[in-house]
Amino acid sequence: MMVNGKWTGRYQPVQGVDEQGGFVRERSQFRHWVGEDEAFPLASGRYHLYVAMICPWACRTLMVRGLLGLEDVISVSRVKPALSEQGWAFGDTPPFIDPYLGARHLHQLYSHSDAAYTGRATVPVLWDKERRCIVNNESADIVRVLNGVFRPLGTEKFDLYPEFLRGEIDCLNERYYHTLNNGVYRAGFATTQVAYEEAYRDVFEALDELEARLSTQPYVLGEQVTETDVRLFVTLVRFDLAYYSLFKCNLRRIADYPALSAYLRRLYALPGVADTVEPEAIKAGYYSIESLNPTGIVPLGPETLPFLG
Ligand SMILES: N[C@@H](CCC(=O)N[C@@H](CS)C(=O)NCC(=O)O)C(=O)O
Repeated sequence: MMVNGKWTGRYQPVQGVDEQGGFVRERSQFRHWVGEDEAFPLASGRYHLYVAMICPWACRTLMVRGLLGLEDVISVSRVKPALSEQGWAFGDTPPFIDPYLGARHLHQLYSHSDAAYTGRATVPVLWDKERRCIVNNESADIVRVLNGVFRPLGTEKFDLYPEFLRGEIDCLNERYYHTLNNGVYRAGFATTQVAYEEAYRDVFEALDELEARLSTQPYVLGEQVTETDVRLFVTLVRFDLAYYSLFKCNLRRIADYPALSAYLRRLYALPGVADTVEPEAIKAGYYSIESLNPTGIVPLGPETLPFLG
């Protein structure tokens, strides 16, 4: 956590708590849009993404970059998989370095962009190499910016947010954010039994509903892959590796859902997607959360991505 541009205290994962002991995620504060905001014109090679391979929010942006074939347009750095006392840290060799500020910790990017920043230093970060500041640190925005102004610069021809599906995409995104994307975190970081049980029920109701939906069609909105699939994929792909055990979402695994498993295989096979999934980094990252796993022991299983069979 940062206060007035300075890192304070030790890293702790719970962002906020409501009156029932439920986990509340902090709002992102850097919300500029490339192409719309005059200060940040569209340009190939000017912007950089900072991601953590553990992080589903960061991997949304990485997956869209891969699907659209934007690898040569937007460069990427990774933070090390395990959280340090000062939050996300860089290492000594690419891709774990910060080539622009030479920062040791991600929070330095935040204080460099806003000397009075108060809030968390989260990934993903979209960085402007020219102005040397954060453009946007909200994955939902970054995904839209990539599929919007950046899409014509990519090598692939997907449109993940087509005009005719926008209403439905927005509606499903909101629902699955609450029940699944953030639902697993609400279960994992609940501080009361009531808050945990409510989140747990939301998670499995959503999974059951998705299983039914995907038994008759390849993607959540029909024949076409959309942003909603990206947002689901990053959560589902982490489920059996971390959420099932560490976050106590243990009624069923994704491997127990045939249609959901087939859905993950289908998405994983699309261009640019497999490179955004690193099971070992996912396990190392989640099991480094000290408040949930004080010994830091990382489970050996599952040995592969269970949906790959
Ligand atoms: N609203 C943000 C949330 C990002 C987020 O919570 N990222 C986590 C990693 S999964 C993070 O960086 N946490 C560090 C912290 O909370 O200090 C987004 O979707 O971009």
